[in-house]
Amino acid sequence: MTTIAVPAARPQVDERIASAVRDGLASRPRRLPPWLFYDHAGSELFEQITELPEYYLTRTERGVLAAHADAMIALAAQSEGDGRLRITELGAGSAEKTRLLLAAAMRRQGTVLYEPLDVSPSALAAARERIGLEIPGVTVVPRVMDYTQRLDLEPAGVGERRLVLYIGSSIGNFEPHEAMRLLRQVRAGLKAGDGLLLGVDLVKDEALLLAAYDDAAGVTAAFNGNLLIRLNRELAGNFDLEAFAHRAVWNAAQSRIEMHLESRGAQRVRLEALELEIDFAAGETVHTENSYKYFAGQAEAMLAEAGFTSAGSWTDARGWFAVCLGRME
Ligand code: AVI
Repeated sequence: MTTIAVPAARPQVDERIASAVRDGLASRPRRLPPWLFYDHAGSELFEQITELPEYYLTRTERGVLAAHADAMIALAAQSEGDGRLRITELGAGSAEKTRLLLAAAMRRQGTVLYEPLDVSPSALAAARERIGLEIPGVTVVPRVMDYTQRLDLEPAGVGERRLVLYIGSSIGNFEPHEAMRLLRQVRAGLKAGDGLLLGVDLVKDEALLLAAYDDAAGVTAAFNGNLLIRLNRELAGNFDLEAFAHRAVWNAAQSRIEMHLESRGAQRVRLEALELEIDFAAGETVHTENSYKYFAGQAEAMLAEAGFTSAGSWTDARGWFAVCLGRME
């Protein structure tokens, strides 16, 4: 009798993930890109993070938007024509804070066209359902797009201005040169009179920053560790979650919170789908995220460097978070 060896079933490998993981784990220090966090479980964990007592960002930005949404919309719409706004959002997220801006635009113009852009069709479908249900006057036109690669916007209508939203301090997860490239890319897709509303987290007390990225309930640790679960599932890996610790570090020189996964001991990990074996030394880290924190006035300077004119800037009473409006002249 002939015995045929059947190879073990391997998950289908996404090439973008494979090459990011291959390159990142081969580099020293080892690193993985933060976009890998956002599989289904990671996106849910991020939603939980936004509600944590330590994670002041979402709550603080929501407060700034709640207090100033009408002023932001009025300034963005200001024009010689009828000044109708079309609102385009980079990254649909939960669209929870966006609602405040859409409601303000509704008060001003009665109806609103809202274009959320995201790589995830399911995130867009959820945003469409939520917004459509909650603010019936808003027409939601979702577009599946990786805006970090290319921003392909259809021109706004005659007499219409586009207001692009990039809130939540998502810009802080990019390296400064990448952030500038992204802002310039947005600018290239806009015309005179259009605007960009940018939300940025500001530098503050180190203990507050660290707590926001290392919460008592361990949700951020689970968010960081979920990356290894993802690699186990999608690349047939054998990472032992218990063998890695979550680390959050404030890097004052770079003005950023860093997240790492630290190997608790010497160990070998195999990623079957990449035919890759990695030897970790005790204490060796994988750098998984940077979250840049900005000084007052820095977001306005970045907008100016990218070619926008600063049209307004709002912050909370404690100066923890800023929302800035840049306009195309
Ligand atoms: C999505 N982004 C703005 C979050 C941040 O604060 O940098 C991601 C995050 N990482 C850990 N907690 C939240």
